[in-house]
Amino acid sequence: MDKTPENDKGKVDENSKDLQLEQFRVNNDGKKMTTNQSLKVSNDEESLKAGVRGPTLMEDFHFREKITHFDHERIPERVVHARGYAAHGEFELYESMAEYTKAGFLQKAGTKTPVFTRFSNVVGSSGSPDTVRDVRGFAVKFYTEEGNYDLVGNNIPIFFIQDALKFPDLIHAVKPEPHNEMPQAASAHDTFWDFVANNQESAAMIMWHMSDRTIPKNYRMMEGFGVHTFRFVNAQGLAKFVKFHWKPLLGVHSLVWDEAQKIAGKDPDFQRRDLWESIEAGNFAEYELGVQMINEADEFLFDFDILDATKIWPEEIVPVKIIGKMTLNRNVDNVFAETEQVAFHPGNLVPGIDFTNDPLLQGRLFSYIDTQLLRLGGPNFTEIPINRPICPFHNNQRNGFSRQSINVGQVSYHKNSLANNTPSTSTAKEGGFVHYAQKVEGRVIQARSESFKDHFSQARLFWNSMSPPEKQHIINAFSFEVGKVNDRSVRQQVVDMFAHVDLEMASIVADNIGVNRPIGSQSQVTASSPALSQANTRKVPQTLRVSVLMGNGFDVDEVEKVVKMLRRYGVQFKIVAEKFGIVRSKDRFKVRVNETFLTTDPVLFDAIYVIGGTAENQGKFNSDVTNFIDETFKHFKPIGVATTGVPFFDASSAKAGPGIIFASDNDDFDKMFLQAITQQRFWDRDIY
Ligand code: HDE
Repeated sequence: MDKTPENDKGKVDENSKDLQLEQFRVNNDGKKMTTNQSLKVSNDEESLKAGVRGPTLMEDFHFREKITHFDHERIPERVVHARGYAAHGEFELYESMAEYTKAGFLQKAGTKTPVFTRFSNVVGSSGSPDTVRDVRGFAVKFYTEEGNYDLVGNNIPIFFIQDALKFPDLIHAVKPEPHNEMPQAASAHDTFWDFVANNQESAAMIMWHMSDRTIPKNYRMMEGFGVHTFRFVNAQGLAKFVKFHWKPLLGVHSLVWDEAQKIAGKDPDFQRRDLWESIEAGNFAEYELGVQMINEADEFLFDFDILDATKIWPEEIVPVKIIGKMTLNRNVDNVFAETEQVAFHPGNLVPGIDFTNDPLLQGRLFSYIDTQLLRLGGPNFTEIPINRPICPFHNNQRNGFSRQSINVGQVSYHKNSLANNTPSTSTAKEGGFVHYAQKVEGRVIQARSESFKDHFSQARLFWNSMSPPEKQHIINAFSFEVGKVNDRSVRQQVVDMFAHVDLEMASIVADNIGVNRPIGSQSQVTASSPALSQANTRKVPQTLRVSVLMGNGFDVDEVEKVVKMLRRYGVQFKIVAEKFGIVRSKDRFKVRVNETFLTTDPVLFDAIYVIGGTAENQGKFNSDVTNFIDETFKHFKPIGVATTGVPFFDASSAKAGPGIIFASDNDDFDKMFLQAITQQRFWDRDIY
């Protein structure tokens, strides 16, 4: 039986979901093996045969059950967002939002609500690498006292299209091309860019897509956005338009493209591993929830339509109010049972939060349940443990594949007298959901509002908001992506389209990809939004990773001081050496090795500390260490050089300059190195 607020604890708290899941956990440790009928199994290695060399017999029910179950293990992967990873946690409200919404979990400061959050890539199939260029999904299920509330967002605040009717076209264009099923998990191909050039509402989103936002360093360092305009409705029935933001406490940080591509091979699980290991180590992922609100009366005050999901509300115009914090603090027990079977739906609401007429949102309200009916095998997926609300549900829906509930009683219809007309409906006062009574008028028509037709002003706003290195990354990304397009006319169309954003940018791309420079005019927008640039993000050293490259003969006092400093600030480090085992200092002090040059790679770290030393195969050791230095230098990351590390640095092709800190004659080395680690990237490095 469910331990629910109604029948057990009387109140939801941050542990309520965990308690509910506990009833479904199965632990095999120390148990005897049985069939699914609970019959003890005597042999799980040889099937039943007619003679030791004879054919297997049909009557071997254990064989049949085991193989049949195996044959049916797979379910369809999500048609989009198939590659993903999730964790449990809690959301704590900082201050009451009662003035704006009657949502129960947003009433009292300090209220904690259990959550389950799944991050994902949009395009790749479930086995594709994590670090490809793609939008990331950011879906949060709040298990509230009033039922499940899902905020199913992305790490980018806008979208490619304005009307959900176009979603299958967008996805067909970006997925591997149907005739040869290539490329996997990539937008760098003809059909995607053909779609872009012929559907110019995608312009602003493409600017974000070409930016560093689509190669996030990890899930802990990216923002999340509800994207659509929703409504807050308070107890008096007054409504405001609202947009949701998740802001990571570690700031927003990205990979560089060369690094992202290499990580895809060195560790395809890079981002899921980061989340899993961070949570296991107690470095919980934390994000503050912010809301932007606009009064209903101000709906038409802006130079964009607030219902258009290809537009942001610039934070400098509509400030983000921070209202609480989500902490992801517990890994799943079983990825299939939880991460794969979780079913998000933007239509899962609680009283106090409602929809708007955003046509992209309206289409999603149909799609999610529809896809889950297929993926999870029928209408009873809300009974799967991860999807169950923590408060009980009662209605007259019955039967269907794999029904778990045993609904007792004679009556399964409304209205009735035999069961006293129960389950009965609730008034708004009793917590019943009442749709917001918005005024609707107009003629039935298949058309798009004129106010949705400016596709380039905000694309230009985004470009204006980027720092010089970010602009260069966007140019590089366009040159790579469109450079992969075979059809010359598509290349030309893309360049012509983005001339409307910035003529110079489009001309540089045109030169890089061998098409004519565009002629045309760029948007005249001069405004910028500093909040959009990652140059302005928060930078902290906590949880960053440093590889310490060591051989024998290091100076223990020097190294100890640095390591202590790193530890004090929560920087993680791994000792990387020629072989597993130990390395010894000059005076025989021992250090245990965590990784070798074979098992790890510079792209998997945020910084390196070059200590150097002696090794059995000195030539190989020297070249491994210089390779680490070269790669780290090229990726703009900090390099700390111990006194014993100087010859290795000199042998590399790296040059002294920003973010390269030497220990020789430098009493402040530890502090300066920590500062450099915190800074993370040094874009003004002379690379070539
Ligand atoms: Fe989704 N989307 N989407 N989407 N979406 C799905 O639902 C869809 C859109 C988002 O971790 C599917 O259960 C349509 C915007 C996330 O399980 C499907 C449209 C945003 C996830 C679907 C959109 C999202 C999905 C596939 C056009 C950001 C993964 C599997 C209007 C606000 C959730 C599933 C998870 C998943 C439909 C556009 C976010 C097919 C029709 C905009 C994070 O129902």
